[in-house]
Amino acid sequence: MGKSTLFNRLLQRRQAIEDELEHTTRDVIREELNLDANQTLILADSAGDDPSTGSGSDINQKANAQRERFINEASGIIFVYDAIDGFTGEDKRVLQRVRRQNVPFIIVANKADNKTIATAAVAEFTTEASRLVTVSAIHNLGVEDVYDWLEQFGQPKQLKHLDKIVVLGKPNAGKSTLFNALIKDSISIVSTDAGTTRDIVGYETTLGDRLVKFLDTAGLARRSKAMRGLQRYATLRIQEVLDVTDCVLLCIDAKAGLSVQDARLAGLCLEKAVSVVIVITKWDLVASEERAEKLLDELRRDLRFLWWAPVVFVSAQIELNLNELRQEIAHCLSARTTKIEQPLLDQTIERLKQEHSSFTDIKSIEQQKTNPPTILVDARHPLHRTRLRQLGNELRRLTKMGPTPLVMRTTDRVRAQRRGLYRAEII
Ligand SMILES: Nc1nc2c(ncn2[C@@H]2O[C@H](COP(=O)(O)OP(=O)(O)OP(=O)(O)O)[C@@H](O)[C@H]2O)c(=O)[nH]1
Ligand SMILES: [Mg+2]
Repeated sequence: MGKSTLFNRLLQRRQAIEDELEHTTRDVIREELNLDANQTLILADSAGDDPSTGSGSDINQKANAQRERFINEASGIIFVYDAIDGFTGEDKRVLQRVRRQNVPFIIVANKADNKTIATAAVAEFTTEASRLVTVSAIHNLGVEDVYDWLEQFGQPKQLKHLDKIVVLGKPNAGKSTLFNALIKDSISIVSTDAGTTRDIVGYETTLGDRLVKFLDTAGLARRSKAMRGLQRYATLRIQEVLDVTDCVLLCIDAKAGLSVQDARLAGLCLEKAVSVVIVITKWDLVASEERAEKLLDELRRDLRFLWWAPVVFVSAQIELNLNELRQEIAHCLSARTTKIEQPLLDQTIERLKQEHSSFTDIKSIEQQKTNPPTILVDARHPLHRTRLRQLGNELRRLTKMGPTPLVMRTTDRVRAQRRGLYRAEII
């Protein structure tokens, strides 16, 4: 319908999934929109009915309930209709609902790509001319008028640090159920169908004394079975999001066990140096010592590279071990800010130099940054990756570093001068 295109245009990025396929959004997507350097507001993109599943379908009913709830909570509403299709009976019904809400609203005639379409829209709303904005989101026409209207809702921006925690896993692994349980609200739509969540749904809340943002994602399906356009886009979005993620909750369905996709996602997390908590979901269905041992075996075998990641067996449905999970997340977040004192770094390297000749090429080491901890090793000659890992593991052991990836970077002089590049091992 073009709502998502407008939403993205206002946010100036490609956020909500706007596939060729109509009605792609199901959940209400909320994003912060910065009006200027000091003013901000929350913009929400709601779902339309999904005709492929019928208006009475479980998902559509839930999506409608969600939309209704957001209308009730909104300070203002942008009602969007498709000006090419014209103002339809369904539009009329929704607009009546908007009017009843008694909050400021505007009517956006979207896809008013040319004069004829725009004129027809103006003729439709002669009595409400001041509310009407003709927009072509694709051609970026009229969008400024929407910004002007939005200004009345600006709130002072708060400078705050938000840790981002992303729920990842296969379709139907119980991600949205877990997300809702953690934020103690039903924001994300849950259903028995695989592929319910199609976009990234975010929500800010507190975790102990931290401000955090939880993000629910679309399940990552097997490549061969992937719904091509949507799935490929979903994967790209996940990769993008991981760039700004602090901690991932990697959800594995207790009954199904570990799969290829889980290993792929885990690999992606390590590559992006994100902390991980492995969450075995739906534990109420299969809880047993034996099953737990089997799953732990699988993890030790296939996800050995995430040996530091805590494993928690939860049931979001019966709220089993959710507090334990919250504690592990907090543990991950604090591990990411580990600072290693310079004297300890110096002593360690001196000791290793005495033990192995291959360390003698190292001139110095220092901690470059935290979140995640990143160590820069300055070496005269290329340092073998095994040595880099050995040094990293030694630092992990000495500092009792918790569940976080540790990034070990090395400059070998020649290469660094030539390309300004670092080589890195993430362990
Ligand atoms: N018994 C039990 N069922 C659960 C639990 N968590 C989720 N489920 C069920 O598993 C199904 C899928 O749950 P969702 O939360 O929608 O899964 P999802 O991973 O978000 O799925 P997609 O968005 O489709 O990728 C639903 O029928 C849930 O009711 C749990 O802890 N225990
Ligand atoms: Mg979901």
